Amino acid sequence: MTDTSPFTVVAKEGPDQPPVTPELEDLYRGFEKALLVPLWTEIGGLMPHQPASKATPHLWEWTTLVELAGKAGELVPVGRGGERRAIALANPSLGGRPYATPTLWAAIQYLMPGEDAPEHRHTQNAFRFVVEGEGVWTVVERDPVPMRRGDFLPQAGMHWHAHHNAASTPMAWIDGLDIPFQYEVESQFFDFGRDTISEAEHATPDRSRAERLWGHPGIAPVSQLGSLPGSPLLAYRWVDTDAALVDQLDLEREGFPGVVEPGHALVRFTNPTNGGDVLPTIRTQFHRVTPGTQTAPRRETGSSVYQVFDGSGRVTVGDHAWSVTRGDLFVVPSWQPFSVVSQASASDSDSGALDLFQFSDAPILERLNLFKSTVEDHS
Ligand code: 1HN
Repeated sequence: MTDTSPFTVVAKEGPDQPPVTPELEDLYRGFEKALLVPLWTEIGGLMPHQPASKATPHLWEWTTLVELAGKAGELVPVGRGGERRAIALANPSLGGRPYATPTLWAAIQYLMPGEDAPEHRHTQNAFRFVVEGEGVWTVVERDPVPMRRGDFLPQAGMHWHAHHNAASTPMAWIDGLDIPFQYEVESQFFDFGRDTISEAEHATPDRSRAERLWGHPGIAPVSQLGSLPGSPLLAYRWVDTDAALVDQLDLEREGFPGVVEPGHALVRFTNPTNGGDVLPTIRTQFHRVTPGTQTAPRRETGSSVYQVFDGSGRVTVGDHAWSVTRGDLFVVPSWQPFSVVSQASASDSDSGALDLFQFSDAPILERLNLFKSTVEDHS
């Protein structure tokens, strides 16, 4: 490397490469000095024949996350500055950054009884998903939204939000955000809101105002109509998600279409104003795989994070395979084949099946015409 260049131009091996003469070396040092990189030299995987993700398939066990988050609950207060007691999954091959995948942030967040996480807003799109517990209210645009097991709570960019634990026990949940994506494209804005939410917002109505307006299947409030980039419905309740999955599998048994493949029900959380994804950058879906079913290996461009909501099974991502159980989180990097075998039994899960919550960056790729998926035949 020369004094002025932060990189080295390295000759590639190969029959079509020029002989490495002192003149060629001089030329390459000249490129370095002028901050230029010729395409015929060693530039490393810039245009692979197919996606070669930097991210590694990886599993984080829920028991470990909850144990460490609980200790953080005792030692680390929540307040201005830190803003959230959120502990991010750091993919082992993304340089120690708090990135689950190159585009997605995933974290366990933890609030002690009575605690408040202060109000703020940001361009990052976010959601919460609850695998266990209840008692926390997320307050979005001053609308208190209760969070309970199985609930999915989207919150599009630039909505004011705070959290409050109204229960006498700690509560954990997961957060998904498009932080790595927005960091990469440098689109972030962030504002502090009120340090404490009002008494009224500490109140604990059973349903949010958003659900009272938007939470009726196939029915929209006329005064509020018009396509919004993020869903105005702030909670998708477990009772509805579960019923949709039960019905798909019942219809399969009755010989009607619905399931995505035999023994595998799949639903997507959608924006009631336009039927699209709930968030501009994040797709969220819920899978139910019946006991004994093995899903066909699927590849997709873009990356996903999954959380096991219920049941147990074996997950294969590329050349990694893990046994998984309730709460475990794992990453499926771009174009890595992914399949699961449901090994759940009636005794270890509510539905008797393997239930998986999934979030991905598919809306970004779809909008840019870069989304591709293939399913391998495994029969
Ligand atoms: C955030 O606002 C939340 O509101 C969670 O719960 C995680 C990570 C980075 C930046 C903002 C939340 C976050 C976050």
